Parts: sequence; C-alpha cells; structure tokens
Amino acid sequence: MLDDRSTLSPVMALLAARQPGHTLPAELYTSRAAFDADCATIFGRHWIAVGVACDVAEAGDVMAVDIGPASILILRDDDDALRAFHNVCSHRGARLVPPGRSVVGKLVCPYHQWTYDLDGALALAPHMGVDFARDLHHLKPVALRDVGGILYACLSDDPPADIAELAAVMEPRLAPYDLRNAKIAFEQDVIEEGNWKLTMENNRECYHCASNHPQLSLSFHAADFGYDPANLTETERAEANGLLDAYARHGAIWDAQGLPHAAVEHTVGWPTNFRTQRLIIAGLGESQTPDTRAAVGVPLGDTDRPGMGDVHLWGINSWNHVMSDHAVIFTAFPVAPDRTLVRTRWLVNRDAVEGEDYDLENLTAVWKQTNAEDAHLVALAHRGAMSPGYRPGPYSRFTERALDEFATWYVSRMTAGSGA
Ligand code: 3BY
Ligand code: FES
Ligand code: FE
Repeated sequence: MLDDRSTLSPVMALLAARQPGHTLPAELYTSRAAFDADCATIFGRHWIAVGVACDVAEAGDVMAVDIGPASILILRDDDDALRAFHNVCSHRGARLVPPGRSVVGKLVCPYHQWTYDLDGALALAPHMGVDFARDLHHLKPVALRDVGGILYACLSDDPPADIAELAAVMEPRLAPYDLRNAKIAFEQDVIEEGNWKLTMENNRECYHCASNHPQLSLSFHAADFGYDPANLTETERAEANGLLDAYARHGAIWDAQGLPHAAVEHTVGWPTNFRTQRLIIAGLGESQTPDTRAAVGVPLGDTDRPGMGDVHLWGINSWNHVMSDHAVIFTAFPVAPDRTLVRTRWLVNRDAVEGEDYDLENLTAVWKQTNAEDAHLVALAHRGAMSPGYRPGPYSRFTERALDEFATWYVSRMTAGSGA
C-alpha cells in the first residue's frame, strides 16, 4: 500500500516521501540502494544518450560505454549499419572490449578467444567440440537509435516506444547540421563528485549562471531558463522583455527559413524525457565561444547562413548545443552514488582542419571552463546531501521549474518501474 511506508522497500519509501516543489530526500542522492535502483530503472529501462554516430564512423569502429554496472559496445558493421550489444562474452561473461574506442575486424574475447562477427554472431569457439551450437551464443543485442546523429541506447528488452516522438521532433531540427557526418574535434571526460541527478539538476537551471559562469554568460542568456517576468526587478524585467522581443524577431526569420524553433517539452508523463528549443546566442550571436563569434571557418552541414542560433536539447542524461559552426554534445553516466562521468564532445565539419579552420583552444574554452565550474557546484551539492543538516529545499518556481519537473518525472518513473 503506497500510503503505508513501513511496507515499502527503503527506496520506495524515500520516493513516496518526496515533497512536491522540493529537492529529493537526501538518501535518494547518496545511498547505494538508490544508486542501484536508478541504474536498474532509469538507466536500465529508458533511452539513454550514449554517444554520436561519428564515434564509430567507419566499418569496424567499436566504442564501449559503461552505464553504471552495465557496459555496451556500439559498432559499425561491414554493411555500415550501427549496432549495439552488451559488452559481455557469451562464454563466461568477460568484458569483450575495453572502454573507449577501438577498430576491429572481428570481436575477439581476450579470455578464451571466442570470436564474434560484427553482427554479433559467434564465428569461432575453440575447443567447444564439433557439435557445439554456435548459433545459440550470439552476443546479446541492445536497442540503439540514431536521432539526427546522436545515439540513444536502451538496455531493456521492451524499450519505451516514445523514442519515436524524440526522433520526429529532432530529426528535422538536426538535419541541417548533418551531425552524422561530422567529426569529433575534441572529447573530454570529467568525473563530477556527485550523484548523477545532481549533475542533471544543475544543468536544468541557469539560476547559478550569472555568479558561476562568467564566460558562458557572454553567449548564453540565463533568462532563457524560465525566468518569469512577473517576478523580476525592473531592470531584469526590461532585459527579459527585450529577450522576448528578440525571440519574436528571430522566430519570424527562422519561420521564413523553415527552421523549427518552438520549445517542445516531453517531461512528466513521458518515459523519454526531453526538451528542445532553438535559442538565441547572446553577444554577437554566432557561437558559444569567448568572443561569441564562430570558432570554425567551415560550417556544419548545410548551415551556411547567419543567425541560426543554438538548437538546445536536453534529455535524461544529456544536454546539447548545436550551432552553425560546431555542436557540443554532453552525456552523463552514473559511476557510483557520489561519482558521475560527464563526457563532452565538440563536433565540427569533418572537412575542417585544426589550426587552419579552427583553433582548438578557442573552440573548447567556454565549455571546458563551464564544465569545471559545474563540477565544483555538483560536488558542493552532494556534500550538502551527505550532511546531517540537509533537508529537502524549495525549488524556485521562477527559475527551477524544470528541476521540479525532473524530480517529479524521476519519482514517477522509479515508482512505475520495479527496480526500486
Ligand atoms: O547547457 C545547458 O543546457 C544549461 C543551460 C543553462 C545551464 N546549463 C549549462
Ligand atoms: Fe570470453 Fe571465455 S569468457 S572466451
Ligand atoms: Fe552550470
């Protein structure tokens, strides 16, 4: 019975105790039981962003990604199709492929050399006898979707069907940027010393931006994140109204150019939680760089027109900024209750040459700095949740609406799943 917490598992009791409008009970951020339940339910049953199509650009390219206790391998097979499998040998379960990227002809297990074709079929199993039924020991497939060049995987055998909504909204929005054929100019891994939900909460507001992200704030309008004009000082209201006018002007231009821009939100009530909107870039309006001008001389895809803004997309474990000159793709993976891996990729046109068409420092400066600032904030929040003085605090109705929705979504998905 839901109202009798004594009969619930500890994690279910914590979920039931969450007060609307407030941060989660501490142990949902800090305990091993909640972490394990998150891995089983959120990361085990939902579509999770795992990388980009150009991670595995050529046939034989393989990338292993750890998602909590799970590990998957994503590869491009001999027919150029993308596939994903559990990174687990069908013999005695050894990890097949080390973390990161490699290039293979076939997948050979390091333990006893069972060898798999790139379609997952077991091609060779030495010393198993002539009558051994190799066809029964195929690698276990993992559902994989390429949405405009961003890859999503679902570990469940019954993946949520609403990935189709994400694809329907994002394919046309991402098409001009041709991310499938981009290249990764730089990749950075940061371990944040905090729970993955604190990483995602931190990203869903810009309440903290003005005082913590001086560099990002040059190209990013904090007011895009739900500031309600009714609750602003006069100066802030003038700025917010100015931004609304700017959105009306840009919206008309984007409409004329056939560029979708309206906000689309699939949050509470949908398994596949996402939000997208075409954002105006602040400053000179070209890119998230120190001088707000494009960092790359060769535009992405078919984007050779000014003022396309920033196609912003966030999801359960990701946030993305897709601009005319480059895209920044972020994925977050749970490592431990108090450790989260944030992997950032900077994508550019594959014909762009480093040192000629772009300067890597200039391209990566804003988000390297912002990531370091955010890692610090997430660590502070996690330390607070660990302390006996923590009690769930109120989200701002004006700047943290999305966090309240994320927490509500999280509680409802965890309660609906059986991982807790
Ligand atoms: O990059 C993002 O999606 C958000 C925007 C505001 C704060 N955060 C960095
Ligand atoms: Fe892979 Fe034995 S565990 S070949
Ligand atoms: Fe931040």
